[in-house]
Amino acid sequence: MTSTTSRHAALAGVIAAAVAIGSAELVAVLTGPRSAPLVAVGGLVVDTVPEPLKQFGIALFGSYDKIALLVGTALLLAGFAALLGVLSRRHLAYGLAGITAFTALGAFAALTRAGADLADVLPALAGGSLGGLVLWAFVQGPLELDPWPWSAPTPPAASGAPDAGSADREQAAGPSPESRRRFLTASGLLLGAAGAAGIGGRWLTGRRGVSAARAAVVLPAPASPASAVPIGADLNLPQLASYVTPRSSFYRIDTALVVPQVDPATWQLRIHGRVRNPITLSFADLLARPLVERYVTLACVSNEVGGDLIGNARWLGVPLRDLLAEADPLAGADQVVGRSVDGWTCGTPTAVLRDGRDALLAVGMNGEPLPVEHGFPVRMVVPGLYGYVSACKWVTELELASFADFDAYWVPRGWSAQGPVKTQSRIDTPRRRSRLVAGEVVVAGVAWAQHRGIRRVEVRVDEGPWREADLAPTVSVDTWVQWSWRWDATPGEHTLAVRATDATGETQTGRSAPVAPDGATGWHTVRVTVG
Ligand SMILES: Nc1nc2c(c(=O)[nH]1)N[C@H]1C(S)=C(S)[C@@H](COP(=O)(O)O)O[C@H]1N2
Ligand SMILES: [Mo]
Repeated sequence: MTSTTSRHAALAGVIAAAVAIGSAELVAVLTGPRSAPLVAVGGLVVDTVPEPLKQFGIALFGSYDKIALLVGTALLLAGFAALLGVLSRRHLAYGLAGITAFTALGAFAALTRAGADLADVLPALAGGSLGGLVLWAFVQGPLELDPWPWSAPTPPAASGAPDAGSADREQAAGPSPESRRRFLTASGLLLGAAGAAGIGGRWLTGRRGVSAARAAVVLPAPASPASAVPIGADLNLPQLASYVTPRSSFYRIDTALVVPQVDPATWQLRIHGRVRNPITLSFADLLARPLVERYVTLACVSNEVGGDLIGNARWLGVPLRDLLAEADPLAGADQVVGRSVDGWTCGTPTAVLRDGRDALLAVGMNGEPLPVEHGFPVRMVVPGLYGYVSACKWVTELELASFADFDAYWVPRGWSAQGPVKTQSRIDTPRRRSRLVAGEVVVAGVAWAQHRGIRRVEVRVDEGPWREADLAPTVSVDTWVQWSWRWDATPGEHTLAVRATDATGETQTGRSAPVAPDGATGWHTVRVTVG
């Protein structure tokens, strides 16, 4: 075999795979983006890979982890496809068996997605069939190189003679220039068609998104508006996170490879399970209720000490305690399972949702309908709990259950069932490794202990005494607070540390703990050089 024909065969395999993926994307316009094999298999991987590997992926790729996963899957697939192409030269059946296996994987993955129906296997089936057809066409059908060198009789190696002549012989037995041209033309055309189908499919799917429906939503004025942000809540320092986090810098964390597109016209919320009065609400029902607006700081349990998986927004929504009171939970229903349209779940203690705090079924964020990636049309927001146990985006069900009955999404993956936010503080300015001029330096940052409130923030230089920082005013105990401290910086290398004390009097521990299973602890420190 020559390397040229190996390359041809590998290329045939890759083209077959590209046609399969591209045509599947086109069919997925009808069956929904999560049924497209790349996305479906990616989703299955997200749901099943062991937690340490996922942490590694997130650490490696940060917020590009989803793109990295899709690109990685595509590259892996291309590698397998090339191999299948080469194998098909020996036996077309090998290649077809491989394609069948990938088709089955794609179809299976699509069926495992939440809310999947039988039609969701169609993209994989259509893609697999066309991919198989293309492979056949290249190996035995009309696009076959004429003749494939391996079908030519292999000349017996002359015993003892050097193998110098074999290349010439294979050259002579190789495909005619005309057949080669046909192969390359067909390859180009098929690749182009596959690309067009894939990109076109994604584009058409995108057009079926809900941005127009979102733009048409008119949010009613709140019956109970948020208190005004007090003057001075925002110290307006260059590197300091603003008191209210704009949408553009609000962190996004979820398991969704494609952002769920939920039409508010057909959206429903079912409150059911262990309740006396199951309730079903439409989006219009929700907007017709008295809405409250509150500032609440949302934090992710995966936020490292000093990290930025935290943001503060003004949320508009319906108090969950009222809805729960109407549903009337039965005894023992100590967990409210929030379920998203994509099957993701979180488990929130029923008692927390009924203890009087402003736990919301939110429809608005910073004066706009929820951004699609932040849960449009409806999500949960609960002050004082990490997002993974409370902040269900694209929520469509609240099921009253008990913690003994049901483990929500992250619990079997090694995270705690209970997720109260830990008291934390962060230095935003100066940044680590800054070079500063000796003299007065403003050290500032944020501190949070949602629903308990921050009583005190202290800063320490090197091993010196803890010094109390000034706290800026804040809207409520449910949001973070900015703090600042004037430091008379002296030349040399220094380490700044911060710690907060919550309103119950408990001071943030200096003991370092990782984010899993229930939130990082430790003091944020920043090393700077003063010149
Ligand atoms: N449907 C759904 N909701 C979800 C999640 C998810 O994966 N799927 N992740 C949760 C987590 S872990 C956090 S921290 C918050 C983040 O909300 P944000 O992306 O709006 O900042 O959403 C929560 N809600
Ligand atoms: Mo999170």
